[in-house]
Amino acid sequence: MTRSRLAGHALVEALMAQGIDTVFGVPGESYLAALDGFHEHAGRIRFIACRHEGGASFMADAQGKLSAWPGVCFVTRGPGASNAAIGLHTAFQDSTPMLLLVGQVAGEQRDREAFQELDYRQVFGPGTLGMAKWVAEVQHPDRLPEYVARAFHTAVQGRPGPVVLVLPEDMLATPTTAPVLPRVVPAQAWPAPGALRELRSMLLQAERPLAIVGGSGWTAESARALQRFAEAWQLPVGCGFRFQDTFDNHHPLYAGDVGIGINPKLAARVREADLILAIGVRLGEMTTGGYRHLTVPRPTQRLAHLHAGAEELGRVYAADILLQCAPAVAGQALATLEPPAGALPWAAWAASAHADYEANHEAMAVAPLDMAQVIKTVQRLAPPDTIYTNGAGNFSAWLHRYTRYAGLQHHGRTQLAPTSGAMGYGVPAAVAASLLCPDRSVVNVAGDGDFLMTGQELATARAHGAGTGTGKLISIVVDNGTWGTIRMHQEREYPGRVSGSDLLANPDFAALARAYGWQAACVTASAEFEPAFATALAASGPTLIHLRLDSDVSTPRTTLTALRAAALKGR
Ligand SMILES: Cc1ncc(C[n+]2csc(CCOP(=O)(O)OP(=O)(O)O)c2C)c(N)n1
Repeated sequence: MTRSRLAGHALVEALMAQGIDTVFGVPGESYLAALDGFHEHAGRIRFIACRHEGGASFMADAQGKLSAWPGVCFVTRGPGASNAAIGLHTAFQDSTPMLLLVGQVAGEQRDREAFQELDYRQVFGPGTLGMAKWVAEVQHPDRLPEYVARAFHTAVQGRPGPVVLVLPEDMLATPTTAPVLPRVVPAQAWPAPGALRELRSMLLQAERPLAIVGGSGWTAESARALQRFAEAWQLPVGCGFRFQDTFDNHHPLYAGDVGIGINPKLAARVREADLILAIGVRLGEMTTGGYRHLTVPRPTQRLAHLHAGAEELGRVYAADILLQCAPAVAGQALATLEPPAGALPWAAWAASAHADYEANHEAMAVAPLDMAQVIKTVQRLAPPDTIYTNGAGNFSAWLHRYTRYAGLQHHGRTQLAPTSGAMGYGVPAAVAASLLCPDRSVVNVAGDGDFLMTGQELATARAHGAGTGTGKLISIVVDNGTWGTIRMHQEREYPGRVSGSDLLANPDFAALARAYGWQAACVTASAEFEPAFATALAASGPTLIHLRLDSDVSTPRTTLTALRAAALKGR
């Protein structure tokens, strides 16, 4: 017989039983009994109090990405849950397993629009597709373990994603003797043998095959087997948008990232391929070049799509073959396909794919501050297992283009970046990564607009000692005084008509960081970056490096002036 304790304590025990030792959140009076549970079990589980629920939910997403297990975020009702929505949406679009716990008004007050009351099934529920896989309100304390176990199953099985458990405050404060359930073991889909045989014959008929890999739920073993499969079949491999770390970027079969700012030669190669093998990745708008590299609904290429979620297979594209298979075992499944004896006919195609990738590393020199050189310097000096984080904005184009991410089999995830394109993701993701992996260094690259959406989490980093161990925590803020991405689109569509995209007044980012207890440096020219970054790598605490970039430098390929001129000429 389990001893009687508050349901709030039972909840914390259930989380621990699922292997959770860190929860990110902002406290609220709606879940005091659960906060008391964290106090009860301090030493075995920690509650990281963040400064904004947007930051907390991004941190939980980063936790989910790093561990391939649900990250956990705990927030209060109405206002807290509303603030947390951005992380929930990101976890949904990124297929990140996550559990959002929300305090709720007491059962006896329900449906009166009581203080901060919201109906979360309406707000986040499947009726509003795109926010959560499942939303449930726990009415009875004895059923808490059942709900928690189902939440973990739902978050990790099939296409991973976020789930929401709503917890009325009176329920949390009620005693229960319900025992917690053991850690769930997710079911892993494996393709039918016939489907694998068919896939093999499609490969044998191909002349220009290309694999596009990504998605969440991979294990190191499966990533290693994926590499074996690619090597056995000499397949060129591209990585889906913001899943650039799925396949080792140093590998001679690596073809580059299939996302925003794609190498034009790779985009052409995707179109020219006669067989696309999409493995673990969603064929979303960013990975398909706005559904143009693979035309909808019937691509010109033959298409084999392997994905964990039944609902994802055949959702947009009429593929030639669909294989329901979890990334955790996808590599092993594919590695069972025996390659033909002798050389494969597409060896030259694969070699040129990698040559194109290498050539794309060449950068045009930019003065006085060269972003390509900045990223290359970071890569040269940072340890190989460094975790890179970013939010959304044109600044990320340099990071994505010039960073060579290690494959998942080497260091797990090394890229934490939102496929949802959510600004403000990078700082909290970096803080979370640093707290969860204190031995690894973490480098965040942020835009000036991007940074200030969640920059308050610098305080969370200091409060919990992020970046004070062997691993360093460094945030590089690219300050061009503008919402540069939007300005780029304006210059293309409405040249010369700048509206709403100037930031007008920015803080002194280095002074701001120092106020939070971070070390800081300001860099205005390329030569100053290396010493600043080396100092940050040697520092005993976190460092912010403020880069002042000319606002005209729009992307690694062009300037605002050139975009405006081209748009005006085209009129
Ligand atoms: C939360 C959120 N709000 C708005 C946007 C739309 N948006 C995309 S990029 C961008 C500008 C980014 O500016 P900045 O961080 O300064 O980077 P830059 O593009 O200048 O490099 C905006 C407003 C978004 N993606 N996410």
